[in-house]
Amino acid sequence: MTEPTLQGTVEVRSHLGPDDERTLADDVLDGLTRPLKELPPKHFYDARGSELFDAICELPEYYQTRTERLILQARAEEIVQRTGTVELVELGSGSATKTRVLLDAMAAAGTLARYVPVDVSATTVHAVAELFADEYPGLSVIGLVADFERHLKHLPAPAGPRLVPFLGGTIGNFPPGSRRRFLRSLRDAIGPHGHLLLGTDLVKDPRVVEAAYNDSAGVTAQFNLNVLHVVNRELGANFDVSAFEHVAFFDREREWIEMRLRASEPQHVRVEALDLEVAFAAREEMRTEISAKFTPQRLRGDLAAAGMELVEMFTDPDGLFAVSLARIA
Ligand code: AVJ
Repeated sequence: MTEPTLQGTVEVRSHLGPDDERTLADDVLDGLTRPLKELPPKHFYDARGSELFDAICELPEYYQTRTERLILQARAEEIVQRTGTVELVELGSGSATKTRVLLDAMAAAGTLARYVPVDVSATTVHAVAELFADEYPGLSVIGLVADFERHLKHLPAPAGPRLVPFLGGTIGNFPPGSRRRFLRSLRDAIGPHGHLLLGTDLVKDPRVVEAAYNDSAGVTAQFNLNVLHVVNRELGANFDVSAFEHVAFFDREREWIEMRLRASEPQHVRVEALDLEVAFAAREEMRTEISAKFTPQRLRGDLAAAGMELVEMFTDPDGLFAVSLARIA
């Protein structure tokens, strides 16, 4: 479904159909009827969840956001020069700050031609399209209202060397199999002359990682619990949110953080929209997020499995986080 709206150099196309609304219902039905109950992390981010996530990014324990920002600021110029990037494709609302760092570097190099924001929220796509069209005169913007996990085939053909950032460590939220499948779709999206710019959290002292997900102010706990409010509101469920506790631990074998919600007492939950009843035993845990941490080997392995190769891995002096350039192998 495409409904182009022309506003000067800004064009927005929508690829979301009526079926795309069903993912929360499908995920909840699928996730709550498993032996180890599970809710996928994409449903954290309603208005309140997004606010809480922004608060997490400011926490002293949560080093990821600020470290990635420093790496980007230090390397944007070099990245743009080495790749000859003329076009930035942005997956998910992203943060205007990170986008600006890259667009500024492209503008300074004199190569900035096109910006392609992709997001499921039409409001977000229109907002960032207008924002950057105003800020960078002559910029051509093609916005896609689309789910980047499903609709990357609708991207326009590259206008020249394309850069596709996928930052923030979000790639770590995919379980290993779908991570490689998603990377494969990114490979197709960057094209023969393009690059992927991938942000990944790195394997490190488990105490440092665990502290980032068990902050002393309890913001991550609220963020985790918020997904129950989302299901209550959107699907007419009756989770007693106060009867769940936040759990986050580093799984040393799988090298990922796992977040869970633990029922403090037995609980019966009804999900009206699904006509579904689920029982939680006392201390039963439901998985709400995995956040994989990477070694260079893990990164190379995932990229290779997706038909890409690592060009350069930029890290901070403490080796906390990495921003990596990759291209088609
Ligand atoms: C935005 C997915 C990278 O995995 O660290 C923050 C989300 N979860 N605190 C992450 C999150 C708990 C975050 N990502």
